[in-house]
Amino acid sequence: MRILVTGGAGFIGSNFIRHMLAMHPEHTITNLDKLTYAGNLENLKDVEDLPSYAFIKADICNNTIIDSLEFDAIINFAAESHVDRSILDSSPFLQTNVIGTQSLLEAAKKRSCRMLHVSTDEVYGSIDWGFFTEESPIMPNSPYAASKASSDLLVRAYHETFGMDLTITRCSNNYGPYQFPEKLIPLVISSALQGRQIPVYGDGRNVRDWIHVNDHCRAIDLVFHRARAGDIYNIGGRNEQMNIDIIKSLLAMIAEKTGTDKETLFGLITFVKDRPGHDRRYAIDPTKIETTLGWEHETDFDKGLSETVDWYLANRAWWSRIISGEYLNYYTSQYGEGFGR
Ligand code: NAD
Ligand code: TDX
Repeated sequence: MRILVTGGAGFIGSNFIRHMLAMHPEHTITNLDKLTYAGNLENLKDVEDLPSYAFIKADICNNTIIDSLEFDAIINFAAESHVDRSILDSSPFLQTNVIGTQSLLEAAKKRSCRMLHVSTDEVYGSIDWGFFTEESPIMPNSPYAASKASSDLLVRAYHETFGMDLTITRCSNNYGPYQFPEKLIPLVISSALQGRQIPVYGDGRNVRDWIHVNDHCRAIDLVFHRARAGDIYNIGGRNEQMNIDIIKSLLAMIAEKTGTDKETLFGLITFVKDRPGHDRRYAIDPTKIETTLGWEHETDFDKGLSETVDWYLANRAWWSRIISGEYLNYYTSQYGEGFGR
């Protein structure tokens, strides 16, 4: 199958492409990515020369380019993904997450091809107790979550109206290699290693359900190959953690691995004004994907977190180039100014 993966230069998309190229030599992957601030082709350096992989720099909103491509299926990761940015300016979130998804749905409709839309548990809003199931109401609280919820509703509507082969996955918070250092875990690691303050929103007692990106990628692979048209699957690691506990675990690991004084690192923790509309708790019930597709999360959280710290320690050059802005030159250095569209 010729699969069009969108947003493949980002965190989860790049891990997913690496997974697919390793596990499914029968498929070819075209990675279509606009290379926004979050897109980084260095994430795919090790696979960029494989004959089964190609890259196209383009916007998912650009129907002309998408219509010129040949593919049999779409997996849509492309999105503006950071809640704080959506609070500052929601426009790119509506453009990419809503209009961009509609543009891909139209492309899939023309070809009668399958599309898997990668969504998030944030569409369900915050839950004080219990767990989100696939039947939970959609109650987004941030502009980011509202834009993802809107895209989910469009996918649902295109399935109902046109009978298209569409599926949605809603995953909880991911962590692992290649995550952009604006998100909590890489932000804490990179700040600690630079001796910078670590901003903790509110009282730090907000709860997220964390899952290793590899477990998410395996779940998407399964849903893509095995789900029925119209299916929605929640994906979660059965692993609820308070932000402040994760921050302290990370700092303790960094102290031990680098020989830095633990109290000095803990002194970087800085409680700051809360994120507006900050969701208190996310908790996903992944029973459906466990029972119908036989998926389960495999990565133990402490082990996964420790390996993630090791990865950021070993790949300081990767995140330093992001913090300095130098990573933005990688595309031009590899492909030249004129490449892409
Ligand atoms: P990311 O921000 O790291 O990557 C997003 C990618 O999309 C980037 O490569 C960017 O260049 C690309 N992109 C943005 N706008 C585009 C456009 N208009 N056209 C083409 N490409 C565009 O995000 P991520 O964390 O890898 O998330 C990937 C997907 O998974 C998103 O849809 C997100 O909503 C969803 N998700 C993320 C998490 C998480 O914890 N990170 C959890 C659940 C779901
Ligand atoms: O500096 C910070 N301080 C802080 O306390 C940052 C960046 C975050 N936080 C808190 C806010 C959240 O409670 O940590 C928690 C995690 O924050 P983020 O990493 O921004 O993730 P979150 O808002 O939970 O959203 C993530 O999970 C769902 C992804 O960014 C989304 O793309 C995904 O859909």
